[in-house]
Amino acid sequence: MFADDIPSPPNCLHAVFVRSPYAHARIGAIDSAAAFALPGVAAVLTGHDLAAHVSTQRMAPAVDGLQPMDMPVLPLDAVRFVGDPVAIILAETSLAATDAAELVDIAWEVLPAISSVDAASAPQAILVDPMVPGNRVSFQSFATPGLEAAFARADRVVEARFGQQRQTHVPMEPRSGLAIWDNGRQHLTMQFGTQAPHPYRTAVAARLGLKEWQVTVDSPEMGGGFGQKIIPLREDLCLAAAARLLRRPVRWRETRGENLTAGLQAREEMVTTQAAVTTDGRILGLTCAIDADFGAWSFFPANYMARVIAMILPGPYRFKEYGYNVAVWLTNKCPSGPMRAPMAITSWVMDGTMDAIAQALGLDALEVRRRNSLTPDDIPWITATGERYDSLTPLATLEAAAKQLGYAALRLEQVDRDSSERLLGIGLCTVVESNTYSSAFYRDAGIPGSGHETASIRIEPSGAIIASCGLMSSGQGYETTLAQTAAAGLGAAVGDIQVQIGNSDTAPYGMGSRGARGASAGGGALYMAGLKLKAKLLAIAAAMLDLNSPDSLDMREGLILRQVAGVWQESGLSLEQVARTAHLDPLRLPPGIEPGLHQILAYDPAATTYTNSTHACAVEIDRATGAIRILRYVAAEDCGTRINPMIVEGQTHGATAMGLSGALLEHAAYGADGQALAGSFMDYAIARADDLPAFELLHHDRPSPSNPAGIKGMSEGGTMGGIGALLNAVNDALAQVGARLDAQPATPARIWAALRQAQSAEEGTVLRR
Ligand code: MCN
Repeated sequence: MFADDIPSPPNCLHAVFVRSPYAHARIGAIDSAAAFALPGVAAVLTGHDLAAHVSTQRMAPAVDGLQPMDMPVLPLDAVRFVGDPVAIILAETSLAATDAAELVDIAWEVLPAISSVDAASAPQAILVDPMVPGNRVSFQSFATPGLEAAFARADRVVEARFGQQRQTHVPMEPRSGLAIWDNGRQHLTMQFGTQAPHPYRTAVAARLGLKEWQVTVDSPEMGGGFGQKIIPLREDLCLAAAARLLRRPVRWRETRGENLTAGLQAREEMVTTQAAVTTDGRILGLTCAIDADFGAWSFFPANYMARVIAMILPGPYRFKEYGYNVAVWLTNKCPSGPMRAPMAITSWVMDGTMDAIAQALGLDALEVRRRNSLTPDDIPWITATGERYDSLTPLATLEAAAKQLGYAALRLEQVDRDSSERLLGIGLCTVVESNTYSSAFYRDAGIPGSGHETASIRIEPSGAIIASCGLMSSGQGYETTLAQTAAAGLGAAVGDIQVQIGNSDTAPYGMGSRGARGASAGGGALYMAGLKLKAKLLAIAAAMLDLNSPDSLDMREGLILRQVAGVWQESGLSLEQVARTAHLDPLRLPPGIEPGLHQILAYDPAATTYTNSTHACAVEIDRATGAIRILRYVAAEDCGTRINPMIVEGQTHGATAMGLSGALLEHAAYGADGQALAGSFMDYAIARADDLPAFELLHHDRPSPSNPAGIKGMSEGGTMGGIGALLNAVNDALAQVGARLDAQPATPARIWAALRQAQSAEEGTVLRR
């Protein structure tokens, strides 16, 4: 039941947005008379109509180097990208609303547009936001004290460049939903897919001037969110305000074209690294410079995503001297937001730098990694940026993946084979995936929220168990895995537990699903809540069995067991009997035990969790066409305790597919005039099953000592590893003929162009000789 499957309530209006066809333009008079005159049109609302009903968002967290930005619910005087919404049409049918949208006449004054970081950073560049001088919305810099000395000591400095193109989330169901205003109760219900129902509700209530108890967020199934469905975006707020103003339910179905061009986008980053190395390939120090193209508006603090890349870049390697400069620029493009693995480029940058070092020094790529990798003796490890790894195993996953791929044999084959038609490339990428971000991380990044998650387990008199927390699934299978963690803590049968999530009225306030925190923070909280509730159940059971203490009791699969002479035996009591007593027979409870069985527990992980994996692949490149074929693909991962091995594998498949799809094909392209060029799947290519390899997965689980159940998050690492392994393999193949791809996507056309360029350079050299 996705949002658009929900039947319309009586009297429901349909919304369609009028959007800017220009990258940058002043909004003159808006003439909606013709639109309004169309049969079935109930209202046409502009930014000025809504400004009094939805407050302006001010993005100004106290973060060094971050410029404040304001954003009204709809632009008042100027649009900033193609697809920027300017008005909302409300009509009896979506067709009438669509027709009416075309009749709204706007006196545009087209302005010059900024379509790249180069244009944004040029002297005298026009401003995307008048509040942001020089279009640089964020700048952050960091260096360890010994960095300069490390470079002075180095035998060589190796530089490498990495570019990533704009992409977008592509959920199966675009953003869609219903806003229902109950005027009698003065209550708003938002049936929008959201990964984080409570923060969503807090934001809706704040922007509309309502109390949180006046807003219920009831998220339907999402068909994918991938980070696009966390906070309420402007369309959701317009619907809420329109429903309240018109006192009628309002629904909206985003089109695929709108989702591709005006949902949220991500990933457009240029990174340059310089590595100070010894002749045997050891890194003494590293610098990185990141320029991120953020787009036109700030839905999230602009420093946040690029900063994560810089924060975790050292990844699995041992060097301690490190520095970065991170600049984030405004352009006239769709605004950026988190997208599964906002730090997706990181592992390609770090492991691509490893390959650049190996190439510059004539060393083997695997050997350079081994020499720099953290070993078991190094753990626990504090990185140059102060991050703590409590249980990483990067060398183990590297060796496991290389072995499974047959690295040594492939290297021999590479030398022996006839490469005149097809080039063989081998790619390695070890990922250190930051996940389950801590409260300190959120504070420092300026993101409203924290790292904690709240769990609730309620056992009813019949023994029925309801588990809940603030997460909402966009496809992670929480109904299964959260039931498993609650069951593990409680000692109940998984099948006796129902997971109820997504409704802000019934679930406890939590931070939601993002940053791969579901398993460790949500699962961890439910596990701990289960343990606490079990202690209460056993205390009651002890009283029912006339025992002085519950020490010899345990509950497994919902049966109370008793240890007699070292052997566990059935006690004759079950969860159902204890639950009935707890609720309905309080006179039998031991002293100090309250009636009822409801445990609420908040778990705030002390530090950000780190997980590692190594992705490895072999590719073949057709020299005549530039076509890539992935011959083998291996991923070895350590995500601590796996709650559900099948779901972990599914998440690895999905995340890796997303990384590969982005690295091979996807591009939310813009013209030099800022025009959006990828408005349908004809232009925005995503990988299909036959573009992707079969994944060979290996597991190397080392439970996290910091998590109550040993769990580490894992669902974004595949995206990071997919990009890195693929691009490193492509460049490994291309290096044999002196070519290189500094930027994604690795489409056949771009590979072919790189091959041609290398060939022309070679021919030029021969001619000159
Ligand atoms: N899991 C497990 N054992 C572990 C780690 C994870 O069994 N040691 C299970 C978890 O219980 C959960 C799943 O694997 O069911 C993913 O867990 P985790 O890595 O904690 O990630 P989250 O639950 O926080 O999910 C969020 C993450 C993000 S950030 C995005 S974006 C994302 C994603 O996961 N969007 C998705 N996966 C997605 N999958 C689908 N199908 N659709 C999306 O929109």
